[in-house]
Amino acid sequence: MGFRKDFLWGGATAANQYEGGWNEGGRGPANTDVMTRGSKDRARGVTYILPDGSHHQTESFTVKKLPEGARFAVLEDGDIALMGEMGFKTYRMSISWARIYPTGMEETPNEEGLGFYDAVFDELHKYGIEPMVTLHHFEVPLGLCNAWGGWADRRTVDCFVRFCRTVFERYKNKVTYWLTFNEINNIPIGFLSSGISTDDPAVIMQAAHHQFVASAMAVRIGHEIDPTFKIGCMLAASRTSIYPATCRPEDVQQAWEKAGQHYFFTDVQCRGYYPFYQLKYFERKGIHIHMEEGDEQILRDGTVDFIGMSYYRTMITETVPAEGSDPLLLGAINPYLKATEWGIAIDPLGFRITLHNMYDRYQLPIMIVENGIGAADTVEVDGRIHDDYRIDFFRDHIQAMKDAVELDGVDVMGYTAWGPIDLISAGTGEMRKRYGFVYVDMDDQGNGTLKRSKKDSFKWYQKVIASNGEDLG
Ligand code: P53
Repeated sequence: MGFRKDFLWGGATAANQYEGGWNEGGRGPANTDVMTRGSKDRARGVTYILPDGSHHQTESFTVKKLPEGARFAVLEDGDIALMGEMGFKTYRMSISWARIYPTGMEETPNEEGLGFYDAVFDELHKYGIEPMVTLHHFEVPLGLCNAWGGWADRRTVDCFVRFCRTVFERYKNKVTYWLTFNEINNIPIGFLSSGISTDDPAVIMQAAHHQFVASAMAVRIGHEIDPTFKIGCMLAASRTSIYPATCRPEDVQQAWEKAGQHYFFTDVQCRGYYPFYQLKYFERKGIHIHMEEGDEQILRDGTVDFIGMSYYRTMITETVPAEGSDPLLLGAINPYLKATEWGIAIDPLGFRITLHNMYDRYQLPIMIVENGIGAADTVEVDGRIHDDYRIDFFRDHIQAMKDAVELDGVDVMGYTAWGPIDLISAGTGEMRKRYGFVYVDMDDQGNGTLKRSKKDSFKWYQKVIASNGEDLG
């Protein structure tokens, strides 16, 4: 029993949070480059000029002062060597769209950007690490946001498909695993996820339709270019894991309905059509999705090969508000669970439940492409970092994943821990909220030497991988 022999252990990052060099190598600016830092109590802001000339600027950083990411200097920092040392079988990363098409609208790609990823993939293969590439991880060229509000406009589909075709052709001999849209169900986050500058639900849902079409087209084109490609979707599965706060039937119904608002996304991407409950929901809300001729066929032809998912937490919901609320406003606090400093409920059993539900619903292989704990680490005087809380988190979650495989029969392909080398938080823009097995010397202001140090969890994860998840001690 236990995990498959070819289980894909590894780690995951996103270009905009890790790569650095946002204005180097011919890369254009992207949505995520113009976002300010926030905290658990203060949302990130946007420093931005809209087409009507209005200037949007919030407190803290302007674009020039943004911390840059851990700087993925492939050869200089030796990050891939560290991944190799941990025994990674795979490394999930994203290609920065703006590094390939600086404004998103060019006809020809930026060769320097393409060459950069060639170097990354070659370095990975040197260590026997299989790249897994996210095509869209919270990054839209600012040119497209400025021109027409990113994914709110249908024209973004063509720009994205051109980008996909370019990277599929270029890297077909180096990359087999692809993911289309990172956490597609987080599209309501708007600007951060998809360069959209409104929170109007009709616009957001139309943008989601554009992403469904783009994803399905990418799947079909990818398979035409190389039939051995494995192309997955990616869902923030935590958002399907909603517990009713009480056994009041109204609470249960509400929890089920809220989960449906997120399963909706994988329903389209795995089944190839909009689910009936969502069509009814749109009807009730007066949301009309504009579909072009042929869209339904595109969705049917472009279903995914596997399900990628992130899992961080569960949430609870109640129809009668309880006392105390989650700091990130993601629902009430679950009194049966501990939470992190950022208010994220820690729920390994919820992970098993989530996996079971997801597999039962689609019966497609599942790749866990993000899981981990954001915590403020302390560097001791001797330079060591004792992150036993992180080891505990991973131990409990990997055990839960094992239970899902052994007790529930879920087909899990692999597991990539989020942010194996410390990187910038997407939610808050902080560096202080660290996920890594490797510490990066940089603070929230972007000061520091960028020196890498192994935390205690480094050796622990290395042992887990070496034993294919048998030794969790
Ligand atoms: P951070 C919440 C908000 C923004 C992005 O989150 C998120 C989530 C959690 O579902 O999603 C993913 O950095 C995302 C990563 C991100 C990671 O969660 O806010 O795919 O880019 O870094 C962790 O602590």
